[in-house]
Amino acid sequence: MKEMNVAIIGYKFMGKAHSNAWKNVINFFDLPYKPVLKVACGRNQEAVQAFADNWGWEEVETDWQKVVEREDIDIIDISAPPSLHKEIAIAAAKAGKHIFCEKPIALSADEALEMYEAAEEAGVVHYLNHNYRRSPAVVLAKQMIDEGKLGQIYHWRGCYLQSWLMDPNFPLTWHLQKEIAGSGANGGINSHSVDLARYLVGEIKSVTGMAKTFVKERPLPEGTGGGTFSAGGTADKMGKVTVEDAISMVVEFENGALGSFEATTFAIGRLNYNYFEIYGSKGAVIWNLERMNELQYFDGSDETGKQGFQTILATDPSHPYMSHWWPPAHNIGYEHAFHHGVADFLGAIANGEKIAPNFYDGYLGMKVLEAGLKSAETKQQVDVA
Ligand code: SOE
Repeated sequence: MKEMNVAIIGYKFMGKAHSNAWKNVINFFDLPYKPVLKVACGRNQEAVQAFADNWGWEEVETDWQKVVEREDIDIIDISAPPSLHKEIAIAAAKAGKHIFCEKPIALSADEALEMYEAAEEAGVVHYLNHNYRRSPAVVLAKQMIDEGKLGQIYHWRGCYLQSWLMDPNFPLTWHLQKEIAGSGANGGINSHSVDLARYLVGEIKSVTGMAKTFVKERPLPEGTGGGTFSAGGTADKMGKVTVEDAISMVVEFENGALGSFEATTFAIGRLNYNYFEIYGSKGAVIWNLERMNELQYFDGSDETGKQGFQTILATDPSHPYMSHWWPPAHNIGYEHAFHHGVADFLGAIANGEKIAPNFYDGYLGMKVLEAGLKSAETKQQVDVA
């Protein structure tokens, strides 16, 4: 079987989730190529070597430019912080590499557009890993909406609620620094909600937003950056938080539907509560990542007296992707949508097709996110176009 040599840049949480998918997807999907875990790249030689040893990456590199220039690399996986995405993606495109990029796409819509144009110019496949789109229950919702089961869509109500930054002693890691992260809850988690809303309901025309930073300065992290989700830090030196902890948005979609979004890392009790409700003229669906195999469905055509939200357990072989996994009700988890993304990405390369979401989706999503923050700043409604 033809092999595809993959190089991954970044080796923390997303490096782990991506490595797991690159390594194991071939055991569950008939792939057009065998992904080879060729090079793992990161600034800290010792740390990335340990990562490579753990996951079976054949080689290690500390300079991403060298990796991108290598003739023997076919795919660049960008799992580094958002401030590096544009530079790596454009270099990878110019070197003719297909690009599997983690969200958020970049620091801005302008950067996203540059990435899109470079990838299109180079004719490479570009994928933006908004993983939750490939949760079987979410794809089922998309199929039901496209079949007209919900009729005309009136409302999107989405939220992505976490609580990992509520501790004021959580250090000032890169996620809290605008120049590295681009934004806080907006790019970190609201970007997922906006991607799902665009996928399931459609494009967004205008946005009114409010944003808040609850903890305005934090202890500087130990050493390079404190890593992900690591509390602690050196309390004697404090740094300014330069991103929002929370954002709320009210939007109008181009198709006339209304939408609300709430994204925060200060919702105590909510750990990874990526949730949406969609209400139409004929029915409604509700999805909750914390119960990710289930889709709540209200069918307005059910006979009077027998109507109510039903729970569809989207684990039947007939449900999207599920024939590749286990028998019904042997639920899948967070990591499986990454496998679906890798499988579809390799398929797009083999078939010379585009994949969604791609860098243009990233551009359109960033425009919505930027409109939200602009509206919060100007206290005016902002048109996305
Ligand atoms: C942190 O908010 C985070 O890891 C996000 O960056 C991921 O995209 C999300 O899937 C889980 O939470």
